[in-house]
This record gives sequence, structure tokens and C-alpha cells, in this order.
Amino acid sequence: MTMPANLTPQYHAAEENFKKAATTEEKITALEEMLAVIPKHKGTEKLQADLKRRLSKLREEDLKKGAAKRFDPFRIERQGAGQVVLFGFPNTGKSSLLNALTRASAKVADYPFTTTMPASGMMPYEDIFVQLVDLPPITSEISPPGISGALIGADIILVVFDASSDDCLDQINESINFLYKKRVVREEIIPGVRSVPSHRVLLLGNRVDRPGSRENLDIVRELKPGEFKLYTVSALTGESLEDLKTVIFNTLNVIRVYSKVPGREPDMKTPFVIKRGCTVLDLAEKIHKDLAQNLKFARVWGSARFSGQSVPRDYVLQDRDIVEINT
Ligand SMILES: Nc1nc2c(ncn2[C@@H]2O[C@H](COP(=O)(O)OP(=O)(O)O)[C@@H](O)[C@H]2O)c(=O)[nH]1
Ligand SMILES: [Mg+2]
Repeated sequence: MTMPANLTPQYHAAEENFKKAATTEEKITALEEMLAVIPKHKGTEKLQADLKRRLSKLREEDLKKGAAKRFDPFRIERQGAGQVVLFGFPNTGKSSLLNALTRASAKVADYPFTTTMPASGMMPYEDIFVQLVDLPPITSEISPPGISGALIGADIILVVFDASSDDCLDQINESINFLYKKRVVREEIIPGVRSVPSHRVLLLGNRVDRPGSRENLDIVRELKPGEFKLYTVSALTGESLEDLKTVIFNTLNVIRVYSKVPGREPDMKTPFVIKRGCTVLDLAEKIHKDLAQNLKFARVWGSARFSGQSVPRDYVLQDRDIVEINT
């Protein structure tokens, strides 16, 4: 096919990576990069469409091959209301946070590289669970191969740093640079290209119980990369861990709804977790395909103007609504 003129050096570099790619995963990443950096104008429309076609074909192939057959310890099966990864330098307290927030018992030690494989646990939040994944650390020199895949698949990335360390600003900057370099986070969101939006990347200062951390945090507040929100906790004393849970839940941007069979009490034990903005029809689809097809109307307790009000299928649900679907 004829190449449109004025493709950028970044595009050609990404294309080089594609040619060199050894695995399907690498090919997908390179194609995503090509699509991300290609100049968007009329002259490249054909090429853009071609890239998208190749990308979806590769993704299909990848699925067919079966992720399960290839053993990849960095591919942690998603569970619960969302997946949150703990990412950062050694000894910042990632494993301690996992243990404090879940019932996991990851190994904690005050020497680096105690964590060599991802470990996960479920964090209870009110009546739901959120999955936390403790990743092996990165440093200025090394990063575990495979870590990008675990990062890009996450709903939230917690960039954990040691607030009591004089290096904490370097820890933050290097962690953030890593995310940009590996294209986990991008300057702009490009349709069809995976990335974690910057509002889902949270800076988390741990060990605030230790001396010096208040002063360090003053500096961090002033000099941190601006677009990322900052939170502080202590895994040791438990300080602000409850607040962190709420922040995580709010950042996931999901709601809980309780289903009710007509004529019966609602099931308040196991909520359905759906994206904020979902409608009655979306919920019905999630419960069962047939239910969506036969859906006539629903009654809602909670956000509706009065309890048990009949609402149409495009009614937007709110957190903690009780929904009775009528067919
Ligand atoms: N004082 C204090 N020590 C902590 C805190 N969190 C972790 N630690 C200690 O920091 C060291 C490293 O913790 P670890 O969870 O293994 O860090 P990781 O390498 O990031 O997984 C251990 O000695 C922990 O006991 C905290 O909030 N306060
Ligand atoms: Mg660890």
C-alpha cells in the first residue's frame, strides 16, 4: 500500500518496534503506539483504518490462543468491583499496605526485592470487595519484565512512595516517568489505544508515622507532577486507611445496586456493581440476557422521586438503588 507522506519520526520508530516484535503482545503494543502517534488527518485515514483492522485481528488471535495456556504470573485475573495495583520503589510499604487493607499475608521485610511476583488480595469496602495487587518494585536501573501488562490492565494505579524518605520526590518522579515511558499513562487519551487515565493514577505517601515525613510531604505537595492527586497513609498505624478505601471506591466510579424480584424482599447481601451512568436496561443485561429482552419497566427505591416509582428502561441508576425489574 502507498505510504502517506509526512509520517513522523515517532511513527517510524513505532513501526520499527512492530517489525522487531517477537510476541503477539509486543505486536499489539507496537500497533497501539503506531495508532497513537500517527498524524490524524485526511491523508492518513486509510492507514489508520488499516492499523485498527490489524490491531483487532491480533487481539482476536491473542484471545483465541487462550491467555490461560500461556502462564504469565503478571496476568492477575480480575475479581470484585475493580482492580487496584500497588506500584513503586522497594521498601515503600506496598506489601504492608496489601496486608493492612486485605486479609492477604504477603511477605514484608525491610530489605528490597522481597516481592518478586505479584500477590493479590480482596479489600472489603462496605458491602463489596475491591481487588488489590502488590507488584514487584521498580528502581532507576531495573523493572521486572511483564509489569507493563499488569499496570495497563488496572483500574487504578497507586504510586506508593516512602514519605519518610528524603528520596520521596525522586521515587514519585521516576515511577511516573516509568508509566509514561511504558505508555501505561499517556498525555492524551486515544480511542482504541489502551491507557490508564491520569485521574486514576494516585500518588500514595506511606510511612507518615515516621519522623520527617510531614516536612517531606510539604515539598512533595509543591513539586509533584501536577495532574496526579496525592494521598497519605500509614500501613503501620492504620492512619487514613479508611479514607483511602473511600477514595478508591469513588475513583473506580462504580455504583452498587440491589435487585428485587417482584413481590419479594430485595437481596441486600450481594449488590451488582456497575459503572456510574448505567441504566435499568444495562443492569438487566448484566443480570441476564433474557431479562433485558423482556424488560417492560422497573421500579426503583432510593434515587427515584418516591419509593417504588416506575421508571423507564433508560433510567440512570444511582449508588445503593434497589431495582425491581418487571417483564
Ligand atoms: N514505620 C512504618 N514502617 C512501615 C510502614 N509500612 C511498611 N513499613 C515497613 O517498611 C518495610 C518495607 O515494607 P514492605 O511492605 O515490605 O515494602 P515493599 O517492598 O514496598 O513491599 C518493612 O520493614 C515494613 O515493616 C509504615 O506505614 N510505617
Ligand atoms: Mg513487597
